[in-house]
Amino acid sequence: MQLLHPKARFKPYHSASGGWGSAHSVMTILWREQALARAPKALLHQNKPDGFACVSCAWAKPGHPHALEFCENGAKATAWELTSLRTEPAFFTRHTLAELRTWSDYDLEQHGRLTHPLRYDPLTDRYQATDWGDAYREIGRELRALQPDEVVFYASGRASLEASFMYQLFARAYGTNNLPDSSNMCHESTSVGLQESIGVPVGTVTLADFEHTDCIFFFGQNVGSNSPRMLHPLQEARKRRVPVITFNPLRERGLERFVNPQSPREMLGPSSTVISTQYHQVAIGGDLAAVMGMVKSLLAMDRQAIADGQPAVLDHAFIAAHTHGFERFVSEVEVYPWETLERRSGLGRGAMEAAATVYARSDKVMVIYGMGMTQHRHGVENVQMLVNLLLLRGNIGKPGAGICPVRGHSNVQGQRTVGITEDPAKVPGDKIEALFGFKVPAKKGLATVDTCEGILDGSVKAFIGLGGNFLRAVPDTHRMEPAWSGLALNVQVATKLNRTHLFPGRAGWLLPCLGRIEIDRQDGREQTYSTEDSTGCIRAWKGTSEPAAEQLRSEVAIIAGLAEATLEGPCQIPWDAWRHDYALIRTAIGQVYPDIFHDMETRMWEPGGFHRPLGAAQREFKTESGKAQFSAPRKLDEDDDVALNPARRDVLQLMTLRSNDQFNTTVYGYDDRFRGVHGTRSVVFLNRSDVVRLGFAPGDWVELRTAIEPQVRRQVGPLQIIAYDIPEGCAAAYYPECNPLVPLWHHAERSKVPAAKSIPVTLHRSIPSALDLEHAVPADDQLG
Ligand SMILES: Nc1nc2c(c(=O)[nH]1)N[C@H]1C(S)=C(S)[C@@H](COP(=O)(O)OP(=O)(O)OC[C@H]3O[C@@H](n4cnc5c(=O)[nH]c(N)nc54)[C@H](O)[C@@H]3O)O[C@H]1N2
Ligand SMILES: Nc1nc2c(c(=O)[nH]1)N[C@H]1C(S)=C(S)[C@@H](COP(=O)(O)OP(=O)(O)OC[C@H]3O[C@@H](n4cnc5c(=O)[nH]c(N)nc54)[C@H](O)[C@@H]3O)O[C@H]1N2
Ligand SMILES: [Mo]
Repeated sequence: MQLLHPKARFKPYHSASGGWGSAHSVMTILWREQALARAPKALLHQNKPDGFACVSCAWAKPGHPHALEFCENGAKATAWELTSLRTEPAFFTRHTLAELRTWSDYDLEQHGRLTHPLRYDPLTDRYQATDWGDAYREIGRELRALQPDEVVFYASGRASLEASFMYQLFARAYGTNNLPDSSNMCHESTSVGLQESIGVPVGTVTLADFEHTDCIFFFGQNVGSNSPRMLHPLQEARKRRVPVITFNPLRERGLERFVNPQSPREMLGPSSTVISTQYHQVAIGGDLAAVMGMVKSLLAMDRQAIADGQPAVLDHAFIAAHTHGFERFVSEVEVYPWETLERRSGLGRGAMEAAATVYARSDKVMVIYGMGMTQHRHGVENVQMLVNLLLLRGNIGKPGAGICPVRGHSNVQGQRTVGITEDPAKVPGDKIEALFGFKVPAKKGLATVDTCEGILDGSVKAFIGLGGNFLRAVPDTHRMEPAWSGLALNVQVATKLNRTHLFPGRAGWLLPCLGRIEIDRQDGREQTYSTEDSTGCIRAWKGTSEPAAEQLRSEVAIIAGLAEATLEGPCQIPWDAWRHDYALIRTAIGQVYPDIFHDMETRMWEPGGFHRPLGAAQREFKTESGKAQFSAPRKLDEDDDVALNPARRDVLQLMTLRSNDQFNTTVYGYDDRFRGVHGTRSVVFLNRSDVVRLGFAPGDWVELRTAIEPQVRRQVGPLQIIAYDIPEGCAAAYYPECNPLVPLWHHAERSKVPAAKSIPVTLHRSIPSALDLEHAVPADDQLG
């Protein structure tokens, strides 16, 4: 069932990001979602003080917004939520779950917003409409019959600070710290790495820093597709001639050129802004070596400068006053010869030296990074290596400088701040006990990978999902799906139907909620909510569109309903009062986290909101040594699982990534405009010489197989080969289709983030089906 699947083609994209292509793409999606009635009006309120926070990425919103403060992909996310299409109970009388499991991700969400609470009926294999009271009662009864440790409370990262705070309290009052969240698959490497290195789990850069910086580094982040609003401050920086140095295996369009779609002059004229002044196509997983090369070069420059009686290159005063472990770090870096660094990074010594030279000349440097760093076996070490680089010249804790992890979901950073974590040591248990009269369970809970292991071994029996598409987002799809069906209880709070909902287990519930763009009325009073963005900025918002259906409940109301029905005995948590007045929840947040959230009710409405205090930004490093920590990786191998065997030249490193037409597992369409792919996602990008060397031709159909743990067959395909500008030995294909290739245990060692950017794979010839052939890229598209 393909609702809208244009003809496939591959045509390299030579225009800038943004521009008319972006404007056209916005109109297409509004039309496709039949959202022309509601979306344009809503877009005027997007990211504005009188409106709602974009439901797409977590990038900071300026305090003084532009007339239109949204990007192409933010507009798509809005249209997706404000669609006039509805997945009503009648839809489920027409389709069994067995049938729906054969549908694509795109088709499942394409029927629009869920409208009624639904209960799974195993006899007919269908969801049936139910009412909220029954749903709460039944779920409460089921939860009371289970042991708290058998239940998992997942959060995807969109829910507001208010809903997230209530959710973690619900889980803990029920008796468990099993609070996995999407960060466990995303920036957990950041939370672990930065905490250890600089004493905060989040980045130190704010929007204001873009105005002061004089050099920007980009590692493994695709700004043009995944945080396009950042292109505006970047463009401003480029106008000041600030160099931008990018490390990425792919030449991502948004990192090359940008036309501001909101500037008539740029839209009508020939100009576009060059974003990256240096572009280094590092090998997948080669960043540790690449940064090591830069460090090596800086150390050499420093020695030379001192010998020549010139000012030192490193900031020795900063290093002495504020850091720990420098000498050891230097001795560990010096052991690697250039030859090793070149081989591992896939870059020439000259490239690393060129990047180091610009770094050395700049006084205020910021490093921006994303999933290309965190989703590796050495994800934590990658993050810490970026900190090492910054520390060498005191680039932490001064205006215009710092570390900038670009978070994913729009409130994923905030949900952590208000207690969504499996680690009870990270929540103020004493305050919670004093206020709410229960003890936070002492036992550490399950994060995402642990949850999957628990589902596989049967120790996890129930799953509550506050948004997200867990089963589709996690690794090892083909092992996880059958195990998931064994769950005793599966409750999903969601806005649209997705694949996770199609494996309901013994008792399954699908609870439809309001989206953030919608007006949330409780007792007739419009409620406001708050979020924290990627720069630690906390702000207030409110929905502006009428709800998609009368039966929808807010996430706050659903959590309150579930908690009241589940928790037995006297409870000091005022669920009902909170549901009726969200300001009371904020008061409680302020009591539990006074340092961050004092006077929240007023401060969150100030233009641009308020920033959470971050010691590292003031050079107060709350680390073990009390100083910022240098740390060298134990070794440079990207992947301990794969003993590097030069004889096995058939193994490629695969990264799974996002197209320009998706939000995580939500597939808006089949185009990846910036990469030149149209009408299909069934492709694998390979270097032309690898294609030839392995005995294939562009356009051939192949299956990908995971090259580790051969006793377990993990394969995906058929995919069509696209010859692409990607380093030799590397491959790229789309997430979530390729998740069956990621072994669950193949994760970052210290953060357990699945290593979705470095999966060793082999290629095998495969026979496409008639449907595949219908959506095949024509052979002519790849000639020469
Ligand atoms: N429109 C849209 N916006 C989104 C999302 C979305 O799906 N769609 N998702 C949201 C979420 S949850 C997140 S986490 C972010 C994700 O945003 P990103 O962090 O940009 O994540 P990916 O798209 O996975 O792409 C990672 C980039 O890393 C590069 N890369 C891969 N491996 C390596 C490597 O070894 N080294 C280096 N240097 N680079 C590498 C890839 O080529 C790619 O450009 O975006 C958020 N925003
Ligand atoms: N192979 C591979 N795997 C990956 C990644 C990768 O790069 N490669 N990236 C990882 C990353 S960075 C992340 S963050 C995860 C994402 O994992 P998740 O956060 O679990 O997945 P999403 O696709 O964002 O979830 C989409 C669903 O959320 C629901 N939803 C949308 N809006 C709302 C709302 O307002 N409220 C509620 N309650 N529900 C809502 C809708 O039903 C929609 O179908 O995937 C990870 N998995
Ligand atoms: Mo993410």
